[in-house]
Amino acid sequence: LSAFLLAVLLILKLHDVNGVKFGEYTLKSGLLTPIYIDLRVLVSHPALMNQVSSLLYQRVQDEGLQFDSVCGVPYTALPLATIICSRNELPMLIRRKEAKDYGTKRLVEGSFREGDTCLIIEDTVTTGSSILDTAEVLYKEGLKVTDAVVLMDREQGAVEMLASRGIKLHPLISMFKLLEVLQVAERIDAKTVQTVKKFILDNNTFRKDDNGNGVPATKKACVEKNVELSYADRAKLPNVHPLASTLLKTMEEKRSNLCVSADVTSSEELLRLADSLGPTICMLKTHVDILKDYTVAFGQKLQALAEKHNFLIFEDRKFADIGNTVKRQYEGGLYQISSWSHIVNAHAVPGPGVVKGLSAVGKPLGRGCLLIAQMSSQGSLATGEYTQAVLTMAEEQSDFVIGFICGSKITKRPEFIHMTPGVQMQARGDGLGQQYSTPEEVVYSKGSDVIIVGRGILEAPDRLKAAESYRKSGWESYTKRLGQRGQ
Ligand code: 5BU
Repeated sequence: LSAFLLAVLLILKLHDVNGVKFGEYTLKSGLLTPIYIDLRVLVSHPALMNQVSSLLYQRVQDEGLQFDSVCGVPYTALPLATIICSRNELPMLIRRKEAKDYGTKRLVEGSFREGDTCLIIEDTVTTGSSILDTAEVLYKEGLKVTDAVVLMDREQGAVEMLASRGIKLHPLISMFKLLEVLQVAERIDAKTVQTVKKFILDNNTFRKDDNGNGVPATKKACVEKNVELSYADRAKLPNVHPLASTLLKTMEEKRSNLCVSADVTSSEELLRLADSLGPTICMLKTHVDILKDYTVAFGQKLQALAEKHNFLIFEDRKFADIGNTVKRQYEGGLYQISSWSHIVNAHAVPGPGVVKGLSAVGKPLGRGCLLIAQMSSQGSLATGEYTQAVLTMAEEQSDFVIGFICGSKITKRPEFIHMTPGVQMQARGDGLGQQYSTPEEVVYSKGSDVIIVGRGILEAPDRLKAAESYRKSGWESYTKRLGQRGQ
């Protein structure tokens, strides 16, 4: 049987003997967990005990691990280590939990030489601290620990924590694998899987980023496991831009991923629109150069409405010049966009300088920028490698770029926001190149975060009613996405 099949069978057996339980349990740390792994029961199932020991040792051999002796973390892994050592005639060490108060007072029983390497065997790891405890006792005796083999990894940060202390962890079964197998075997339902995954990711204790800084593991783990995070969870990510965080929180609070594109020509009408649609939207998009009667007061009034109704302002200016010019266009001129718009967007055509120029003005004001990675219009040249290059540009200046204008999700990095124009429920196009998708296509099928709707709402007989139905459709598509992809 392949290692894969053996692992599947093992998972089912562990579930059979109640080694894996679902419900509400309290962990050593006091935390309530929806899954409890208790492999102490193994000793009552000798065949399973033998099987686990064989698989653990198989792993040791597959990895070609070099060591002089083996030590099981007391108590559950002690018999496992014993079987492995006895069967394969390997010298074993026993770690005492407490030094006995008579005789030799040794904490490690067995004979060894200073500088020997000891392999650690463990049944379950959560944070990795129990392995580290045992390793530290061994270190005090002059032993080295380079590897640990474990039956079950709860995937809550042990691999990373131990790696940071020079111990490589080799897990046989990981939590996500376990959940997958039990779900396919119909031992647990999708909802349980989702609850457990969320718990695991929310309670991941350790990881190091590429620069070696300790950060919560949620982000990396989610990206790797392709688990969909809620807007609220994304708002709390360690490296999310403060403005993106505000937007994500607003979206969650207002249950709205709707940005209305207020493409009207009179300031008064725009302000009325902002006041009436304000409660249903998370963002209002403007083309200030469409207005026939712009005044400085307009910017101030719009800001006041944004505050009143808790939405962000996005001026769809599409900057596309060299850094020095866009800087002046953003800050000065007739419109002084940086003074009233929270978000602007830019084409990546000029290269990174365009973002640098905008950032010089916007960053000190707490503003953010969206890069145009794709366009909704027919025959757009922003595709393929261009889109990928835009993504790289965003990653390099993520202290100012908060996301993208795009047709579909272009990166799994959850701190970036995807916003999609060309959304309508009636028409498929406008005769001038615009191409429309429905909120469901955009948010559910394409994985975008925010729908941008102009004429779908502006040309409706009742704008408020239309906005409400776009909000509802966008929101339901998002909750549907969360429910399904998260499993
Ligand atoms: P519509 O009425 O929903 O078609 O308006 C779409 C708005 O989004 C409009 O203001 C466009 O200028 C804007 N837009 C777009 O449609 N497609 C794009 O790729 C980009 C912006 Br970028």
